[in-house]
Amino acid sequence: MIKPTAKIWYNGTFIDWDEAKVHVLTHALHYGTSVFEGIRCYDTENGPALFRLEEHVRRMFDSAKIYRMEDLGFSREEFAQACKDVTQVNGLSSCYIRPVVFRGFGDVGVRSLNNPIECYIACWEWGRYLGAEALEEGVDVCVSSWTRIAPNTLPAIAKVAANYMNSQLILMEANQHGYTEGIALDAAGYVSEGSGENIFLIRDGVIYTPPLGTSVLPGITRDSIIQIALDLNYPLREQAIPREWLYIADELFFTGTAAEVTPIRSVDRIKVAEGRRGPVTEHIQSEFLGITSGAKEDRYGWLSILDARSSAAA
Ligand code: PPE
Repeated sequence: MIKPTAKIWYNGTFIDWDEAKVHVLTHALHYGTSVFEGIRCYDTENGPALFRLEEHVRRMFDSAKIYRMEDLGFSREEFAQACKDVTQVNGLSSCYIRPVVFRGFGDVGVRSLNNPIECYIACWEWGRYLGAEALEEGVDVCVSSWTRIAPNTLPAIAKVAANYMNSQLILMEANQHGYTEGIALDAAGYVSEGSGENIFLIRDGVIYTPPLGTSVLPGITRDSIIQIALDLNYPLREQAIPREWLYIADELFFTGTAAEVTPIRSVDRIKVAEGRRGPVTEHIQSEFLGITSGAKEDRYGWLSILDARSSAAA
């Protein structure tokens, strides 16, 4: 269970954690009309810093636009500032930030556009997503019997609540069978992604990841890892990955805001190589964690450091 913080940002003001409530006829509750983000704030040596804030806010506005939620009442800049402010107001130096924008209470029915758009940003302390040891030891996963949402059904590029019903089926099944996570195949049968992570595969020194056309979320960690891998001179290919490649890969890992860079040590009880974190994964992971911790230079400009002024709005 998450530990409540003092304040939640709501449509431009701060309200108490316990006041952040919605009506039971909220449109999003009935029809999934909600777009959201997940952003990490890292406690770096230069102070608390939000990781790739602008890219997360941009993706949220993109998700909203896809669902015709065009006027949120705030600019991207204002929204990004609010993410910083809510972190600062709550006095957290490392946390997970959850902006959520949804159709609220008004009309009931599939027709959504009459309902007001409500914007909230909460944050809380959040540890390792796939378990404390996962970053070093790796996780055991399965291929899901559930197919990832198909193109032209629900848009995978949008990070919306409705897509997570598919994710929940994948994760519930995996957990029920004793796995930490499930990997979904896309409608054509190629590897897509985990319920809440993108996936990377390494074979013979080449790094592979499924392209956006295979129903994956355009993960911001995925993008960061691609940039790091290219800079480290690893050959990298975005291409369709057949299921059985998972079994004969040299290395596999997940990426995500929550999961960061998490090695996969087995798939369907078949060991990935030696069944532990491989050297390429370790190399890329240590670069990533080095940047997010502030130990390595922020050479891509990915960190938005909180400054004293950003709490002025409070
Ligand atoms: N695919 C899915 C389906 C997904 O949900 C995420 C994030 C990713 C890929 C990776 O995207 P990015 O965070 O931009 O690198 N999943 C969120 C899940 C957390 C949750 O349980 O909620 C996250 O990592 O924040």
